[in-house]
Amino acid sequence: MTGAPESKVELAKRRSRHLRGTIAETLASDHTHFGHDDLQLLKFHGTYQQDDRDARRALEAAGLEKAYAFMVRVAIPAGAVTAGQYLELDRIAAEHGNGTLRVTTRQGFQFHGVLKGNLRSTIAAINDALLTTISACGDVQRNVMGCAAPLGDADHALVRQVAEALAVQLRPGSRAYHEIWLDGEKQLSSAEEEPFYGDHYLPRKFKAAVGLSTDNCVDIRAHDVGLLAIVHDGRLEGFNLLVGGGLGMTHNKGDTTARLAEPLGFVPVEHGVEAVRLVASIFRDHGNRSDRRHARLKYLLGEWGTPRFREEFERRASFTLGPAVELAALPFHDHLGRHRQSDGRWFYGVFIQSGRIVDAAGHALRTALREIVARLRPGIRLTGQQNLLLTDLESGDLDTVERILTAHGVTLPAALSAARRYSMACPALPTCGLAVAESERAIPGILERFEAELEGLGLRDAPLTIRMTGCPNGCARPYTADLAFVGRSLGLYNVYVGGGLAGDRLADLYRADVPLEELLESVRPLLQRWAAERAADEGLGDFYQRLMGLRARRTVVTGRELPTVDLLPEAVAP
Ligand code: SRM
Ligand code: SF4
Repeated sequence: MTGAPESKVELAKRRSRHLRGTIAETLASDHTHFGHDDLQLLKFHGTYQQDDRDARRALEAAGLEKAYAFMVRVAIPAGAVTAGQYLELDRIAAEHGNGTLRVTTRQGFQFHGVLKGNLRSTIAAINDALLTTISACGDVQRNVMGCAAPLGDADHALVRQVAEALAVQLRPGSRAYHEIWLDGEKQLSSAEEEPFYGDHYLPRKFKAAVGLSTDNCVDIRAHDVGLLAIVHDGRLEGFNLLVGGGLGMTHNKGDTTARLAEPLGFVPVEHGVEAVRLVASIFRDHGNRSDRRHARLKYLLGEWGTPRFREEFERRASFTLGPAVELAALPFHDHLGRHRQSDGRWFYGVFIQSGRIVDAAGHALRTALREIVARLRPGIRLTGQQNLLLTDLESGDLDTVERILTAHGVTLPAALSAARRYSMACPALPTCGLAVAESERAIPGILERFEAELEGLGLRDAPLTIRMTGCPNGCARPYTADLAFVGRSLGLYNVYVGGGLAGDRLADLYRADVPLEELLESVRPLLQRWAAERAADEGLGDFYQRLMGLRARRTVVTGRELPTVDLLPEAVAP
């Protein structure tokens, strides 16, 4: 705690009567949008007020108000939904949204373009499908990530079970959600409504992930807290508890940092959920409530240091924290294409560019998925790379899936270049209120140029993750990628190099203020050297680290503009 006055958002939470505010009144009125306090509260209910940023200038010039619409986010622990739920979400997107569904980088679904008049029916319909939007956003535990692969073994089953238990345990208890969106009976708020969160909830968002030492598809070190299941000789031994990760930072602000979570200790399997709850409680009680820029757990950890944090954790825990298990490397799988489940059935991973399920000219992905799901009724899993898995398929179904995808112009995973397959981009313009540059709309063109270049260099299949964001907040986890473009202002990007698929190292700022059209040129010499000097299977980030002699794994990067890497040193032997 800093002794400084609480931020406005803290006040809004406290006077909200457990997230009620005046949301119900504004919903019932003919106002086109919500006021300050309600805007903050709406996030806890899973929705953001946005406006069409493409239309802003013209509307302003015409003296008209902004074109308001809402983003609605569904929290889906470990990304699992049924065929029926998927079809219902697809219907809601058509009926109430902008006709697209978006798989998020945290295994949720988002709708965009929901008008205020449709907000209530949208959220109610999501609940009717036995899904929820509560705690998808806001100062609470967000959607809990977990490896999505339905391999059917005990480790994967446990990951999902723990992710679901965490989601339930740390879900806000306020009846406000039911009252406002689901015709719940009106109640006066009471202290018992939120036994864990109290009336001021957490100081900021809090993100948890459950991962496996055999597959880091959840990017475990990017979260406030991670439970990394240690699998040894096929046996699950317990969890490494990782704390203090988070990627958001602000350009030119050296006191804002992207940081990878550090191991706090080893937790027996049966105490995994309690461990996360304890970390959240320390954050609740000691996180910064005056400056939201510094309100994430990573800053508390930075201020206290790991020993003090561990001491506080042990003081609260009912069990003893063991020493974290040392891990040499974290493997990574994207789960695309055909894979066998342990019950003999199959799953099929479909690549979704930037997570956007949309019908576009020559690429009717949304229709293709709807047809596959309606016909085969598979289980659905969303991955942390914005992709979608169709599960529990019979072997004969696999050809049907590929036939339907191909007939709708959807490229099959085997035909994707590595650069495209591992790419991610955040929504940015025109929906995101914080975007300063394009991302989702720009990445297809960028990938085309990179694909042509990489093909020419013989690097079409070389491991490479390219990620893009429209601002430095890090929604597509750019700072753990081999190569990332982070929006600086309209048309300009900072280029980061040096992360990798394993997600166990942060990238360096490589070039600053590069125009969109020159992104490829800015890294061409590096790509050429990668082609000429790489060791077998060496990813771009690994190669760069070796080239620069920076083998130490970097775990903190600040928003301050460090000098960028101007010269590439002479060749080094692999
Ligand atoms: Fe994010 C804010 C989209 C994952 C860090 N994020 C936003 C908002 C809500 C903008 C806003 O506050 O007005 C974006 C909505 C855009 C839109 O039009 O939909 C937004 N974030 C997303 C999604 C949809 C990106 C995507 O491509 O999928 C992801 C939703 C995940 C989900 O289902 O919950 C998303 N955001 C992330 C991640 C990655 C992750 O969690 O694995 C990060 C980096 C990790 C972290 O939290 O540190 C991330 N988003 C942020 C931040 C920076 C937070 C910070 O500590 O500084 C903001 C800004 C804020 O909170 O003030 C933000
Ligand atoms: Fe918006 Fe920035 Fe997140 Fe992209 S990274 S969605 S621009 S907040």
